[in-house]
Amino acid sequence: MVLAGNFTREHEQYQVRVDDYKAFRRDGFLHIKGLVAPDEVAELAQFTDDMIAGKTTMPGIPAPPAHLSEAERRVYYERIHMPHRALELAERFLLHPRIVDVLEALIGPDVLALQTMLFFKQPGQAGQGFHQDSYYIPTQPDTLIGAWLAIDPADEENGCLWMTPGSQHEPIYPDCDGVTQQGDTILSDIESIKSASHPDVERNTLARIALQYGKEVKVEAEPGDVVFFGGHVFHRSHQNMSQHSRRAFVSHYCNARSRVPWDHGGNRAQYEDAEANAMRNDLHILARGATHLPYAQPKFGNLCAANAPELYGERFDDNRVKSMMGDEFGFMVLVPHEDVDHDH
Ligand SMILES: O=C(O)CCC(=O)C(=O)O
Repeated sequence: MVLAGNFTREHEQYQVRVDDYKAFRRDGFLHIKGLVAPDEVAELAQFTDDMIAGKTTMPGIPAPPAHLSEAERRVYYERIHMPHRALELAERFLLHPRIVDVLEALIGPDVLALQTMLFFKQPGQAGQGFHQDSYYIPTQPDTLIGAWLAIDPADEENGCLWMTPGSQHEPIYPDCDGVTQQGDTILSDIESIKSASHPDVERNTLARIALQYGKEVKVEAEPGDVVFFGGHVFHRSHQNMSQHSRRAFVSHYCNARSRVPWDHGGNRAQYEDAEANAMRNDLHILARGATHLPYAQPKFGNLCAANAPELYGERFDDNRVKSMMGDEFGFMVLVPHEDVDHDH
């Protein structure tokens, strides 16, 4: 058997253990401490400080008006969507090779980078109630995964993530509140819920299903830690009740061989657009591996499979099928399937 260990990488590769892979499958999430170096995260922290202070801006996002007091400026931004399309720094974190190393093992080997969000979550700012990310970002087949990078220490007081272990086995519950764009009321045999993501458990009826588990774990994190979570797992966060910020950079990905009918702000239109064949993969970046489906190049040229296939694309010069497998040392590695003359 040939193991994929001898290819060239420009970064110190993160090797995912088989035990981590199993924990992700068992719990629906995986917390990896110190995955991103402190000096890298510090750059992201500095950028958001400068935004709040009005010293820098993100293209397309207005700066806080000059007349605001410092306290008002601090809560001016809550969450910025898709910063990787406007800012090199955000694209760099979306395609961060050590984050993608983990994704490769959990949902790969072929990884498509779809979405980014920058959470400011300053003192007093709101949390996000129980929800399932695959409801908002459909991928077919559903291979969605989020990677939540802590910029600040996150704890119970300032609104860390809370996960419901085991809930990744649940189906997606459609939201019939008539408010969200994706609301769907035509399904008779699947319980629909109301107001997913609303922090009030009385209004957000997904909470009734989530709280039946009777266990929810808080995921306290240090800057540079990354929490990976599947698209079906019930999760939420609470309001920041502390005097400290709780910033996070969140990215979403899927297997690059899933069809993605989603683009930020436009998935419903694409479903109805026969011309587009309900697929917007061409807008999303191939982070790792290869795919038969379309993909985009990174706008700011950060290295990934799309623009550096010799580093991050196919890693064997043969056409054998490859899968992520466990090796004898307990790590997840990319292995070609042997050409055998017997079948299963
Ligand atoms: O960071 C948070 O407070 C919530 C993040 C979240 O739930 C998500 O990205 O799906």
